[in-house]
Amino acid sequence: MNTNVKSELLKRMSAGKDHPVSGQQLAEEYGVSRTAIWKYVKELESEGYEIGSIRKRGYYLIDSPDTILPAAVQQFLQTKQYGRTIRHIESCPSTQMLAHEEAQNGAPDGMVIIADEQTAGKGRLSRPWSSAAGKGIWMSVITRPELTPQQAPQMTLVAAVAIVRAIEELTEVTPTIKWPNDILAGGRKLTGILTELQADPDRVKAIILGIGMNVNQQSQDFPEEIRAIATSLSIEEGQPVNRAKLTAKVLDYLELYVALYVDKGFTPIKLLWESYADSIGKRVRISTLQDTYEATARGISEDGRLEVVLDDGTVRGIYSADIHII
Ligand code: BTX
Repeated sequence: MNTNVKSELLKRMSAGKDHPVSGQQLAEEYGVSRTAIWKYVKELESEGYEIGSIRKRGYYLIDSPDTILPAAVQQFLQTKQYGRTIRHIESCPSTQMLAHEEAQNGAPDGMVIIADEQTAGKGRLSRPWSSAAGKGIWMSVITRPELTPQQAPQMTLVAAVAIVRAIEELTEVTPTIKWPNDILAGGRKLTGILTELQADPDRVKAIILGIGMNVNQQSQDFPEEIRAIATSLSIEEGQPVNRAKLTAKVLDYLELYVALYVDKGFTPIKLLWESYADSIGKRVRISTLQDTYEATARGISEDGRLEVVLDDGTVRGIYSADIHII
């Protein structure tokens, strides 16, 4: 199946009844048969799209389902590489596992594995990630930036900034970032990021960005134990949000900001990140595997550590911990 032609068909059909897409013209442009175009129309109908046709003029879109199938996402993409190869799965334990396999088998930079449902979605430290069917964006993006393994942890912060920008652009929600990997709205968790690495000692082979975004859940869609701490875009916005459009926007910004990080270093990302962070200048409780203590958050360092000032004035840089604003 050629998702290029299919996503182009979808994109053009969105112009509405007054601008129908000529099957003949699209077939000629892409060097495929008219029957092939007709098959894509039938395929889209079977995926839930409602398509109208006007004799001798062409097809137009009446209504779209909320799907995250490759063509649905790709019709909105403005990237060069990211999201140009998408593997969509209805249900899987975790897209991270599949992404690791794909990366090992030579997946291209920017390949996306996206699922409608995860049955064993994972967070950091093997914590579970609730991934309700058809309600969120559960995806792993395989990236191959020219970075050293030491520069890899900052990719979490790059992804966080990309996600916040995408949400801001498409919704009225104003998210904040909680170091290192949570995106919050109204103090509740909207999105989590899990960054995993495949590397030689001196070279990154792949960084797999696991992104879990709560989009169209209502409160009852979350397991009881996280209902008080989790939220979704549609809860915050008061109406459903188009998952395909949002997925594409996240990929647009991700490609942009990863390139910015590789070309210009971490400073521009750091400034953006700090502008969205909720903890800077605040008193925080820091829990690591070893201990728990309090300090004041100051900012992030060039290598992505959270800098905190202890009560005796010493500055400490933290790589990995859970932070609570107090
Ligand atoms: P984290 O360790 O920061 O967050 C996990 C914690 O967040 C859980 O212990 C729970 O308290 C809470 N939580 C679980 N599910 C949700 C949810 N849907 N919304 C809000 N809070 C929740 C965050 O780890 C990293 C999450 C990455 C998820 C993506 S989805 C695609 C990819 N595949 C996969 O298995 N993981 C990543």
